[in-house]
Amino acid sequence: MNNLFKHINDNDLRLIADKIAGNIRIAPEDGLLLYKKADLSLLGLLAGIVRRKHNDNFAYFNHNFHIEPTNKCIYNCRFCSYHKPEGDTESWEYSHDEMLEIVKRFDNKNVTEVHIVGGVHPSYDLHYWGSLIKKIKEHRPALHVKAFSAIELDYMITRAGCTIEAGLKLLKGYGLDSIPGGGAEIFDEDLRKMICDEKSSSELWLTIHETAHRLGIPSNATMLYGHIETYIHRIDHLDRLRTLQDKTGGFNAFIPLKYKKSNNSMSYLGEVNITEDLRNYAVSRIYLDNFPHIKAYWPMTGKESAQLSLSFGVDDMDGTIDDTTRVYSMAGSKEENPAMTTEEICKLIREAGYIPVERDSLYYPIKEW
Ligand code: V47
Ligand code: SF4
Repeated sequence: MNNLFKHINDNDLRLIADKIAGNIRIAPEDGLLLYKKADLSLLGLLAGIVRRKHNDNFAYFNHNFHIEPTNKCIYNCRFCSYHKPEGDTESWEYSHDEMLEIVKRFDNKNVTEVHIVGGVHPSYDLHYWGSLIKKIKEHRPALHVKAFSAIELDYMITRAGCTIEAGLKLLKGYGLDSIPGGGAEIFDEDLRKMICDEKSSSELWLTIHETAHRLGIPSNATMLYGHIETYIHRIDHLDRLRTLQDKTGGFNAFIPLKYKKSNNSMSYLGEVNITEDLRNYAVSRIYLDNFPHIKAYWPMTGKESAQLSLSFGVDDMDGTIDDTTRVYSMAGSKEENPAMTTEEICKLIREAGYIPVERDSLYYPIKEW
């Protein structure tokens, strides 16, 4: 037994803590017990062990901006505050030229990535979206294009009459560099039916990411939590991701996304508190022992919670972003016009006791600040 944990009275928890300190993978039932029984300080300590193994004392960020091409969406996920049907007065849709104008606004700025994600527009296939990527790359070849959730990809590829593999190959040819983690929501099939019935299945989400990894397109993964799921559902979700990552190694980061309640049809549920957020970051860090990075998406959590999360397993603060993202402000996030300067993001990281490192989209360090 590891002496470090002799003060833990609960025998099962002590054994799990010993496993984590000894670099032994924990089982699903261990993860469940951590969610149910471990106190916040123990979770912080254990997540810190795994965090240090992967990322030492570093905390990463990048210089990026978002484009949300449209909020028109063929689906109607119950937690979503953002989508509007075609014709609705609150719907928007940018043309290719308008999106290129957004890219050009950053011409003289030190950004390395554009993150493109939006609703599932009824009318466009992969060639429409691929040619947008091509135009962006022609304008700024070194800009990393992280684009389209698996749900958008499923629709645009199917609409073009391609298989997932052929479609992803074509998009890679157009210049797609990586895939963001959206659309995973919660993998449990019964819950998925209740909160986002029409959306691509969990199996398909996993297949799209597996295929992308096989084609050399890395990706992220998310989990929407704090709604009707239980800890069992969260562990099931994390376990499916850990299994796929064992197979492919293609995931860069895991991003827990806290359900935000404003302006959607699940508002009656309310929101979980910050303690639950920190517990969830910590268990995710411990359970996903094969994921190099855990990201706090600060436009959703708020800056101070993101800062706190660094002591609960998180090592990545996403990016400086700009005020072009609406998916969370429409769901009631505190950050209405999300943007942080490099100085601000570095200050948050340093104040929490970590070393800020600017990274590129694949986590190669660019500069220690
Ligand atoms: O899939 C929608 C979520 C996701 C709400 O890969 C909501 O780096 C909370 O995937 N409350 C899209 N969440 C955003 C996304 C993402 C964000 C940041 C970084 C990365 C990355 C990916 O937003 C959707 C859905 O899970 N979402 N509505 C809501 N009310
Ligand atoms: Fe559409 Fe995405 Fe909103 Fe679901 S979460 S309704 S797929 S925009």
